[in-house]
Amino acid sequence: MKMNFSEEVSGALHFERPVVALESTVIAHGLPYPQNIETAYKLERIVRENGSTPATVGIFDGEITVGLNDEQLEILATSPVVKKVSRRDLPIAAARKYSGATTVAATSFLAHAAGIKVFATGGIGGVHRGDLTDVSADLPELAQTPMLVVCSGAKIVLDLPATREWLETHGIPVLGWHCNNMPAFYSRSSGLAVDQRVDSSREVAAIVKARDDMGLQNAILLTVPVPDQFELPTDEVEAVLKEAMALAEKENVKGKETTPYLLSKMSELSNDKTLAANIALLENNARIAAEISLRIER
Ligand code: PSU
Ligand code: MN
Repeated sequence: MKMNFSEEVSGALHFERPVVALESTVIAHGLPYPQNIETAYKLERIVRENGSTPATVGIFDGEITVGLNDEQLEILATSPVVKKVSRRDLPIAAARKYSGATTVAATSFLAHAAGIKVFATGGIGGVHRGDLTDVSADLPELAQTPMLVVCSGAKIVLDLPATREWLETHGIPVLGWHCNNMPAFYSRSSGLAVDQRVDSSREVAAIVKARDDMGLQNAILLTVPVPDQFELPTDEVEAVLKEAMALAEKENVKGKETTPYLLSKMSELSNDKTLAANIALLENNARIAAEISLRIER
């Protein structure tokens, strides 16, 4: 597969230095401007400050790009033609020379192909509420791509118990960073148990190594609760979400537009409190992923 690398990322990969992949759907379709571009830069800076190399993934005129320059980040953050690219969209974007922001599924696939082992994001996709047949391509990707994905659980708009079951059925270990329960994105706990609590990057690295020694091809999900000063009470989140979902139905929002729509409505309805929490957890996850990447064997 042809891929373009930034000099920084190709150097790090060549010399087997630690790298953390970052997704771009959150920039293009998850956060509003200008917080999206600010966050994109900030996440890269955090990864560097913690001794690792950031590799944000995106697609420009059909070219898969790992490690983006400022101009490319700006395009993702501002251009209305940037598509949301999940696994199914990859060949289409490449052949038709589209520009796209990559989801957790597409970023995992591309980062793995590039030789990257750690990936930081906010929330993964999962099983949707109400429609249990609407399953994000993120889940099957995690079942077949040996990445360490650092996140704060699944997006809040999903059916968290059903998503948790899916992960279990498909052999994806769920680790809790200093916690016993899976986080619920804006809230620190969903009440759903993780498979193993971990309290250090050394412990995480040991589990990743054991997976690789066994030749298991699945991802490992390291779930990290939102920093407590940004946590939102579950009932407040639920109230705002219900309202946003009702609006989405009224306006007939469907398919891949659903998440971006709900996130922006929730931010509006919560006086940007959900937005602040989203940014805080993204930053925190990038930092932890960077720390762990220093311990992962390449
Ligand atoms: N979680 C968020 N914001 C987001 C996403 C997840 O809080 O923008 C993005 C991620 O890129 C994820 C994608 O991979 O949404 C999943 O979309 P879908 O459910 O359409 O597969
Ligand atoms: Mn879907």
